[in-house]
Amino acid sequence: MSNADTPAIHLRQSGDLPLLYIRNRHASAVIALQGAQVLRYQRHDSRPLLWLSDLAAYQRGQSVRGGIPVCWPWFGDLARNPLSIQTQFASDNASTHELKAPAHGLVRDITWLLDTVSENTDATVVTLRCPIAAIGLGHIELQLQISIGDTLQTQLQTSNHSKADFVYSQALHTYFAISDIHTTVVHGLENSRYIETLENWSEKKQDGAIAFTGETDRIYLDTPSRVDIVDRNWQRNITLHAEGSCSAVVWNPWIEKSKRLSQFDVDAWQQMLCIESANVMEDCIRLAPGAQHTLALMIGEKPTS
Ligand code: TA6
Repeated sequence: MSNADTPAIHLRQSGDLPLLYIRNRHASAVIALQGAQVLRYQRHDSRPLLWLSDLAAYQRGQSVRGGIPVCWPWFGDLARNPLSIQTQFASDNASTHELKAPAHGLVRDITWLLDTVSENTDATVVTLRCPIAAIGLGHIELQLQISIGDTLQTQLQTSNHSKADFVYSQALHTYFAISDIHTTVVHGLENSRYIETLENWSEKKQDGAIAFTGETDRIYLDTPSRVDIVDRNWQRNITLHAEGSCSAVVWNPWIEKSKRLSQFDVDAWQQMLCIESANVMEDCIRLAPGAQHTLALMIGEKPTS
């Protein structure tokens, strides 16, 4: 095995944040322990798969813009979540007082614990565990398993060790690197119902493939397991296979919203696209005592003919 193929794992500091650098014969990747956030993934025979902001800030307590932020135990604005989730955390709020309701939940800006690292010929597999007792959810267990191979695989596992149902929404908020949003299309969500968050959260139905001509922020419901991003200029087809996920959020901020985003270059909207594998709104998860749920996402890529 040449040096280039010899698996290597290093923990290095970048700004405030400890980052795990992984390299093996298939790919290289970088994972921030804060938020268990995959920041980079690139196969040796391809371009970067994930978009990471040129203005990314590596500061404690602030999610890095790009890669795969983990949104849990709610997606987006808590006040837009189902009432069962709002009241659950409102009641927790009463018990924990200091529980705030930041966008996209409570775990993307806290440091997760590195549980295991294993290597085989197919992949390097890292498991991280979220110390959620610290945020008043002691009877819930949250783990993320990340597999770095010729595909990028992430499995977000929630276990309910409490004596009551636990209701939550979630998303793997993946930022993809693309050549140009104007010539990129998304297949797989044809005929799916979606919530158009930019038109008063009205419900619509997807007609054909998704092309982009302006700010796009849609929550697709009851979605199929496979979605494809076809990047014409880079001649790359990125395939998302999601299991345990019934929703998909499709987001591009376009021009005006880009100006309001942190860690975001004003022109960056042209080279990024979020397809977020999720369980949100009516697809949120109600986990019975003793039960476990896994949101599993496999991302692969191949050249388009
Ligand atoms: O997933 C889409 C979205 O909810 C957008 O509305 C936008 O707010 C994006 O997430 C990024 O959110 P953030 O809190 O990371 O800036």
